[in-house]
Amino acid sequence: ELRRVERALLSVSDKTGLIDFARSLHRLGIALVSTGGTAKAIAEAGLPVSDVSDLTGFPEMMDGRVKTLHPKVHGGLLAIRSHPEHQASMLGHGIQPIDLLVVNLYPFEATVAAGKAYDDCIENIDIGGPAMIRAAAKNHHDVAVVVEPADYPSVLADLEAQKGATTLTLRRKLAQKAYARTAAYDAAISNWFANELGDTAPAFRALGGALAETMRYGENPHQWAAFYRTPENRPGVSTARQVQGKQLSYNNINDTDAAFECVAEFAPEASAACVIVKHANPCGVAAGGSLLEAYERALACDPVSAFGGIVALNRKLDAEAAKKIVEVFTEVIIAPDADEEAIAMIAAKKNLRLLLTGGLPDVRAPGLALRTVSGGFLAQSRDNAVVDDMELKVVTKRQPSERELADLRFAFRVAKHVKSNAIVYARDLATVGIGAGQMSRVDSSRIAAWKAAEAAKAAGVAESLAKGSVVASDAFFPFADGLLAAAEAGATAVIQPGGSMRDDEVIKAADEAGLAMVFTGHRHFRH
Ligand code: 93A
Repeated sequence: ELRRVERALLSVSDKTGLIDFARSLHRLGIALVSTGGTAKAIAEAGLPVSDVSDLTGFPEMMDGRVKTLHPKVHGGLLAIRSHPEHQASMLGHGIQPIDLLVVNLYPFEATVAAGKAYDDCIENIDIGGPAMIRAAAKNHHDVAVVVEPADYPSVLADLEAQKGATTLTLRRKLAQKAYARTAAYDAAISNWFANELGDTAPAFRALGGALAETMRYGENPHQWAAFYRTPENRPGVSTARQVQGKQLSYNNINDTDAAFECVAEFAPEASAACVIVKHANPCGVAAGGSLLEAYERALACDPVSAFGGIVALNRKLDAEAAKKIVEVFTEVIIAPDADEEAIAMIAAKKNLRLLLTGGLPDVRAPGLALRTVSGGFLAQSRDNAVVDDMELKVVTKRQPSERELADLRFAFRVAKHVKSNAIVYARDLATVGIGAGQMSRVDSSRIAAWKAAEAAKAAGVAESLAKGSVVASDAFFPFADGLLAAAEAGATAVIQPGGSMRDDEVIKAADEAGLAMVFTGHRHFRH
């Protein structure tokens, strides 16, 4: 499979190592053909070189946009040497074979990196170069293609060892490199356009994420799965240090992320907070007091669901909290840090994973959220809206008390992390009933109220935990029924975005029930 090289076409923007390489090719008896600037450089070094325009019979034109885009060039690169009809075409049209192609492309990436103007970037999109590279690489059975100066020495070594011929092994390797180069080049162009057009560039970058690990299986055992890390570098499950425990599964990673993003809503300077997640939904959230108290109150919301759950904390895990957490079967604990005693306590549970993140993510940071749909993907900016930044409007006759207002904010903060339709009952900065993921809002309301009653039973308390609570809805109540279900369960105040066609009706019902109601003007759908 040796192929003698009779003629080489050289067309390079980066002229590094060009002259030495051209001289060696000349010494091996190879005829040199070149485009304008490259030919000039070779000729100035005193080497014989012919112009590609002599080969094509066309001048380079349109500021160089058209110089090698010609059948005499592409025929010479693409003709199968052993193919009689290809040979006949070459003879019939005066096409000469090109056995070695040496091209490096217009410096598009460098032009963009230098911050050059739009038109400059466009002019640096190489068309003829990639066309030749792809042609030569396709025909690697007969043609060798070199796309970067770093490869000149190994190509020369092959040529010298074979007395002016290349091996198929080398030509295949070069073809693979050639397509990698044109793919990267087009990706750079596409990313640049995306940047110019607005905010879609991160989507391309995210898709270029690095493989972090492959999992044993996906959401179900018959599904393949892998975890990719993006350059975002956000404290959380992707960057955490796993102190102990089994490898995380696909569902563990998804749930742990949901838990940690939710607990990050609570500034550690302000209060301790704990989130327990099952199936990507919080089943208990509490803030205030010690970490132990926060955990115990989060657990009390739904101790049945918390079994096998993920526990996220916003402060350094201490021994007191760790001791309590290990009493309940838990899949993962994630926290910014943990003290030695807490780590030792968890070590007793071999399978329990402990992840330490070194910090909390900034919930207000912009970011990208992706999800696939068949045949494509959806991209949107992360929901970084925070209730503290919203202008709250009291729409009822009754104003919420200070305690109610603190609980309303708390409940809306949690509702952001509950799958829609989300209804969250809260009392004293702890959830007491969560309704998630129902197709109708009134069903979510009923489920949340029922959960609050169940939690009371589990705690041996006579009255439903919803009594004297507040309630948050991630989107507006389209009718009064959901709101009335909350009032019936015992809630005294409501927080919701507002904006329904029937807001008046809903406000009237709230007034009649003696509720205080606050509009946020922001929705927190999470599907
Ligand atoms: O403008 S182009 O896309 N049109 C072409 O026909 C063409 N042929 C080669 N750019 C083209 N090239 C590129 O010119 C090569 O890829 C190389 O980067 C550069 C070399 O030009 P010169 O030899 O004039 O310095």
